[in-house]
Amino acid sequence: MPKPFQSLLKIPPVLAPERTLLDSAGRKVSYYRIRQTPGLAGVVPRFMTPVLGYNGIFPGPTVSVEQGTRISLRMDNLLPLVHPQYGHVLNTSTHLHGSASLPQFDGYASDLTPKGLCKDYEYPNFQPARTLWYHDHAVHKTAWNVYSGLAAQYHLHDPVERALLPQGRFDVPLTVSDAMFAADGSLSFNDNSHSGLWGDVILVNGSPWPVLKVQRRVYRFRVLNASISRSYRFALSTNDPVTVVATDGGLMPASQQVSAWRHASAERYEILVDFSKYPAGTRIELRNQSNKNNVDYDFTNRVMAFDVTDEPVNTADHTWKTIPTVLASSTTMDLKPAQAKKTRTMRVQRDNGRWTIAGTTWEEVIRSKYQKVVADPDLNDVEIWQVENHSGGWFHPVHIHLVDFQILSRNGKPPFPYERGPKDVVYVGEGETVRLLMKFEHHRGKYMMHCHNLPHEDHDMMAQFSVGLKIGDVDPNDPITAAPAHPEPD
Ligand SMILES: [Cu+2]
Repeated sequence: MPKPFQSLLKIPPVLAPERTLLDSAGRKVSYYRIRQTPGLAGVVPRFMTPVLGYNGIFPGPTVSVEQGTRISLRMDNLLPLVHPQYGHVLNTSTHLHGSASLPQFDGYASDLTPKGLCKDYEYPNFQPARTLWYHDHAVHKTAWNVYSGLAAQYHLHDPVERALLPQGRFDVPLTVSDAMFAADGSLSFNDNSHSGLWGDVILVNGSPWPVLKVQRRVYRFRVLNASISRSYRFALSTNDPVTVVATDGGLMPASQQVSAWRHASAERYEILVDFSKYPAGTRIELRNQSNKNNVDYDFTNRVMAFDVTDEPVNTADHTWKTIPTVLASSTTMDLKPAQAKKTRTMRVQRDNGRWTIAGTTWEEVIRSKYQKVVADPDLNDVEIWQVENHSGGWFHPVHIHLVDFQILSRNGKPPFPYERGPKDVVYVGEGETVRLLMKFEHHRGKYMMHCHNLPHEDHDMMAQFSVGLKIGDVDPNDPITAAPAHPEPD
């Protein structure tokens, strides 16, 4: 069993493109390639843990791209035919979470790449700067595949964010997950009859409770909860506030000081922490105060530690001491409820032993030959979606693909200060009702919405909606047939 604060935080490598070319319209396209392969990770002392990784590592390599550069990513499935521990067939589908990608490049759960084939994903990168992540989305197997290691961050930069916030080594990805280990160091999987998996070891960037040595300056942390079920309530051990500057869809209109925040699977919060006020030698912990309906163990209240050093600070970099208050407006946060053409109500609930969303399951979508939709807005329609969780026993992080949304209210009250920015996942807690405002823009086609507690998603809390399609329309962006997996060209 690993112990807290014994290893240093590792920063995943940034993936280099194989080449960057101009397309026929003179736009930059960067070509990337990732091989999904088995690998070994050193997590538990004296053992190696088998993982499935993008390029064999967990978390996978970070993709870092400037707004306006398109990406073509070749994803090779070089995994074993069946999962070495869990026994299911390792077909994969890759979702870039936070990107308005065309449906055929969105990691549609049933758009599978079998062993030995590859798929070329296209990512437009026209949206405002944000922290995205790519992870497996294979139908009914997402929890196992993400838990095994198929997850990584993806950073979209733009000039606004470049000017305002710390960059380079002071812009730090923190991918938080939890795991449980067998006596031989392998990952155990127990999802408690599909309710959720709660590990007793907290990993940050794949290391248990790591330590980061920090200068006495402002740092930016891109906090991603990549746990398959656990939600966190993060706080500093000093009880000092952190400054939240960005949510899932990028910069907020105004930064928010919070002393703790609730953070479910797949949500991203970018925070600033000013270490300049602490003397060198101080240790500050990032803690987890937890939330209802998680299972906690001895050390799951700790996450990582920051050790303040006396390494000289470059004060010519203005971000060393800047905590901006006004950040950036966005089309999502400028939307007004009066623009909504429709309000739809959707429930998340357990029904006949299955998790359901908006009254359906993905099995029903499959049975309809992928025709069944729970909403059908026209292109550029604005709608309000009211998501209701009447249960006291479960929380559900609900993710809507394609869109960024604004949280209008939570139980009739304003959203929490830290979620007053563009979002694509919303924590729908016990007995909570949230109202979301969004515009269905950029692409026509079919997109998923689902719970991001991954055992819930797999069993079978996932539905789809269509944008700008009417029943019987030919869909040129059919998510399964428009850009299928293919053999590697010679
Ligand atoms: Cu759920």
